[in-house]
Amino acid sequence: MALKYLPGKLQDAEQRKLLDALRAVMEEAPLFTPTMPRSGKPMSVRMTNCGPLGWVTDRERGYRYQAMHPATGKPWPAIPEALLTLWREVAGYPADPEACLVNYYVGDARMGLHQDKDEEDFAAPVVSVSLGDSAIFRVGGLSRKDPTQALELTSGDVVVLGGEDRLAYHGIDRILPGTSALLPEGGRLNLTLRRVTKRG
Ligand code: MD3
Ligand code: FE
Repeated sequence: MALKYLPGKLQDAEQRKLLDALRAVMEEAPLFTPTMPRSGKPMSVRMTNCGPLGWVTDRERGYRYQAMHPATGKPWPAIPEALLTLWREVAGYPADPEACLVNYYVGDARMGLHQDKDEEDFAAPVVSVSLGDSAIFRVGGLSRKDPTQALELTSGDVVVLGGEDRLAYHGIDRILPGTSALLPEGGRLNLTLRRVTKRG
């Protein structure tokens, strides 16, 4: 398995139902502004999580997974059932995801080229779901210097990153404002479902 692109995987009605569930998640676990390790520079993307573990970063302790929201100190809300169902259908992995990172991009928010390597278990894929405005997604190879390819991700698209692409460099160049009516406030939500630990 490598990069599996499933354009339009979620129908309009499924996207709206998923969005309702995410609104409840963001009410319980508000979006926060992550900061870079050491420099403390704020990222332009705001984040929250659902699931037993969530990805966070701050100046003092850097990138990590933890069970509590960094601002409220409460456990993350559960992963919506629709996302568990999607994972079971597309991930090809025998255990459920432990983390669902919710990224919110608005305006000039972007995400620089990086690898996802804070997990113990690289045998499990990362499953990505895009909602709202389209984005220019960039994916390269295992070295930062490898050539990259751009792909436009649209609301309802699902990408499964597994096998040799699990550790590929990737990022979000920019979002394309006004390309979806799903979020009345505009912007883009991206959900990434992940395994973190090797045994559940
Ligand atoms: C390719 N998020 O949260 S999702 C991230 O759209 C992240 O918010 C982007 O990169 C976003 O870490 C891209 C698609 C994605 C996720 C994981 C990958 C692509 C990947 C892991 C390996 C290769
Ligand atoms: Fe990533």
